[in-house]
Order: sequence, then C-alpha cells, then structure tokens
Amino acid sequence: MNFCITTPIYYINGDPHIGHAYASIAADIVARFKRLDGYTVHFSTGTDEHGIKVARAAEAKHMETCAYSDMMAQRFIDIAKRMNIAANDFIRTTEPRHIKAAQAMWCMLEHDIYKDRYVGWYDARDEAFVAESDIVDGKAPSGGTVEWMEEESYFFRLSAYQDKLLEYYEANPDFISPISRRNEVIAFVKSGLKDLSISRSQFSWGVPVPGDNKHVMYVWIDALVNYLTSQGFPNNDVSKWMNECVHIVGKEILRFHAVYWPAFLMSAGLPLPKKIFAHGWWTCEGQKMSKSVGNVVDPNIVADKYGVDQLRYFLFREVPFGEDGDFSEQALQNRINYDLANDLGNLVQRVLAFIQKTKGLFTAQYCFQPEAAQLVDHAHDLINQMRSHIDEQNLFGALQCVWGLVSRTNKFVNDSRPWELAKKQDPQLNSVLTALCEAIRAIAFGIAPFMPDTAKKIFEYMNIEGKSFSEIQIKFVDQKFPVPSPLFPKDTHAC
Ligand code: ME8
Repeated sequence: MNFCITTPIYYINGDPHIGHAYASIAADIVARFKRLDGYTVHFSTGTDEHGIKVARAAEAKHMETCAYSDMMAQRFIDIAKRMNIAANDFIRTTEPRHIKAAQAMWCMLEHDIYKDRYVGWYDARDEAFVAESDIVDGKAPSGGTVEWMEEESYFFRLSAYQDKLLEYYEANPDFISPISRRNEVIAFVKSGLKDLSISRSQFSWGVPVPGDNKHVMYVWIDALVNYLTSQGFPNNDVSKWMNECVHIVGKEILRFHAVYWPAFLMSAGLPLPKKIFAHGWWTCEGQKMSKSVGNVVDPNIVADKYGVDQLRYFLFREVPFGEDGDFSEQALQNRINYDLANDLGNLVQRVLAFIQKTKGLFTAQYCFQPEAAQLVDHAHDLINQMRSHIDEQNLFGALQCVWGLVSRTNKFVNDSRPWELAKKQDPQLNSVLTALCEAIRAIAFGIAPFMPDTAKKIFEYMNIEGKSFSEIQIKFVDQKFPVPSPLFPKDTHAC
C-alpha cells in the first residue's frame, strides 16, 4: 500500500515562521499515521528558491543569489528537523535534479505553449499575474503591491483546459477539499480561464527555458514540478505516488494547485494527484503576522519555551484543520495545562506509577467486568475511529477521538478505584489494571503521529516498540514497568 503527501515548498525570502511549521507538521502527522498503519509513504517538503522575490531579497542583503539561497534553505532544513518532520525528501528547486525535471516538463507541455507579449500587472510578493479588474488601490486582492510589466513571454494554453477541469472536478468530488474551497475553485474556473504567462525575460534567477536562454520559467511552473522531481521524474513512472498523493497547501495558493497544476499535468499526459487540501491561516493575537508589525511567531522560540510536541498538539487541537486560527500564548498554555498535563500526563503517570508500586500484586490473571471490557473495546477501536478522520485530513477530529478515550479512561480510574482494590487485595485489580494498560497503549499510538516524542516515552515505559498499530492488539501480560517520569512537567510551561 502506497501513500504520498507533500507540503508547499517555501519561499526563502524570509525566515521560516509558524505558518510554514504548521503545513509541515500537518503533512508529518498524516505521514506518521499512515506509516504506523502499514503504508509505504513518500513525504516531500522543501524550498522554492527561484523568482524575482528571492532575487530581490538576496540583493537587499548584498549577497550572491546562490549564497543567499544556501543560507536560507538551511534555515528551513533546520526548522523541519526541529519540528520533528520525518520527511522522505527535502527538495530545493536549485538542485540539478529539479532543473532537469522542470525542463523535461516544459518539453512535455510544448504543444500547448506559444510566444507572445505579457502586458499587465504582476504581484511579486505572491509571484502572481493580476487582472486589472482585481486591483483595488494599487493592491492585488491578497494585499500585495502590483507592478506594471511588459515583456516577451511564453504562454500556456490554459483556456483550452477550462471544460476538462470542470469535468474533472465533477467526476472527482474529493479532488479539492474542504468543500467550501472546492466551490470557490469551480466558480473561478467557470468565470473563464485566460492563457497563462509562463516565462520571464527581464531577470535570470530561474530555470532556463529549453531552447531559449533569454527566458526563465515562471516560478510557479518551476515550483509545482517539485512534486514530480521528488518522485524521480522524468526517469521514474510517477503514477505509483501521484495516484495516492495528497498536496497540503495554504488556502492562498489553492488556485495554483487546483487549476494550473492539473491543467499542466493533463497537458503533459501525467497522472493527477489524488487530492488537494487547503488549510487556513494563522494570525497572531488577532492580527495578520507581518515582519513590519513585528508579530511573526517563530516556531523555534515557542518550541524552546513550551516544547515541540506541545506546539504540534496545540496547532491541531485549537483549530479544525482547514479553518483559520489565532495564535496566542495564553491559548497554548491552557491547552498544555488542561489537555496535556492534567488529562493525559496525569493519567499516564498515575496509572503507570501505581502499577509499578503494586509489583507482585498485579498478575496476568484477569476476567473483565463489563466496564473494563467496554474500555478495552473502545481502546481497540481508537485507530479505526481516527483513520476515517485522517483520511479526510480532519486532524482535529482525530485528536478528539484520542481525547474521548483519555476522558473515558480517567473516568474509569476514578470509578474503579484501583488503589482501594489493591488495599483489599481484590482480584478485580488485575482486570482493572489490564484494561487501563490496554487503554494507555492505544492512547500512546493515537498521540504518536501528533506528539512522537511523548508517545515514545510511553512506549518505553510500557516496553512497546511503537512501530505499528498492530502492536495495540498485543494483550497485556504481566510487565515490569520502569518508574515513569511526568510527561509534561509543569515547570517547562511556566509563563
Ligand atoms: O506560496 N498561516 O510559499 P510560501 C498558515 N513557494 N500557514 C501559512 C501561513 C500562515 N500565516 N503563512 C504561510 C509559497 N503558511 C510557494 C509555494 S508550492 C509548489 C509553492 C504556509 O513561503 C501555507 O501552507 O509563501 C502556505 O501555503 C505556505 O506556507 C506558503 O509558503
């Protein structure tokens, strides 16, 4: 079973921030879930290094563009590592393998390419051509400043794909998600597609157009091809991964992925991805994050103060994936104190420490009472419940499933009062503690894609490898646990 997932590749004209970390962590959570579920996963991320915006950023720093790219790409590599992103590939668009792939793609599109002149507006911040009718007070709808452009350019016959795209959306209702975004894309395509300028001739920081060195490719053609490069294009048959591929993208770049990208792939006769999922945007304390306001959230700083797993959890528990969210330290602290330290941390700590203390009292002889049996059934069903959410990229729903089991397990501890059973040397203790181990083991697997380091600690306490969901079904046999230490020590998240 194959599964493929991608993040956007990030522009390197600024430092990585919480939004970049967000998209990467989302893809990482899904990739980790799928690996634990027995899939062979290809997960790619990377940096988008060409285009006028990056060239200008290097100039502003008085650096060679290549040296600037190396320096900035490293920051994105570092943040991926810091956020525990277990990608199979980090792709830089300046690598020779990618330049070769982008040029091969261009050649496959040639039957739909013609030369003309682009005369119109361009938004360098978004690297997007903007229609006159969309400009308000000199700004593109996204807020970027537009500049006038007149130059010779190659065009892609996008207009020829309008009906084919609409037919494709109709026949593949899950191709664009969430549904509200799908409707926006369909409305946009129905309003009429114009041919797309796909080369620039006034600067040279890009992939040279095959056969015409005066032009470099429009940065979006170059960037989108990264998904194929990472799958070994043009040497490999990409259908193995493309047919199972989910592109995670921010809502602002959905049009490039859901309109231009499938049109390019159709033109080249290549398979389309399975799905494009557009997620929402984070603001900070109610304001759009921006360098000039000085409120850009640095994931390194948050991770230093609160922990990587804590941040990973917060981002997907605070706001349903797909919707916009607002980042605040107070909200993060609340999640850590209530959901993590109180609900999850205390549960694991008190149960495992108690088992440790009971030593010889707790044996593998048990006969489940109804409540214990129900808890175990719930635990064994957790991954099934989560799977349907993960397959819809509903990461929030998947976490709710885990916390449903956490609450039930906490209630079971309170109701069954194992400490009293131990005092009375009641044989029910075996049933209660065995059921609790089953529940905690399932919870550890449930949180593993979201909080891999925390799950690892629980796996270690319980002598579990933690490599596959199939391990959940191993019935508990009298185990000697090491003394657990708190999963979320209070002092690491003091304000
Ligand atoms: O658009 N909230 O790169 P980019 C949530 N290179 N997510 C955010 C965010 C925020 N405030 N800010 C950024 C590009 N993101 C192109 C992509 S793909 C072939 C080329 C995330 O550096 C979000 O996923 O502007 C967004 O789509 C991505 O970073 C874009 O990053």
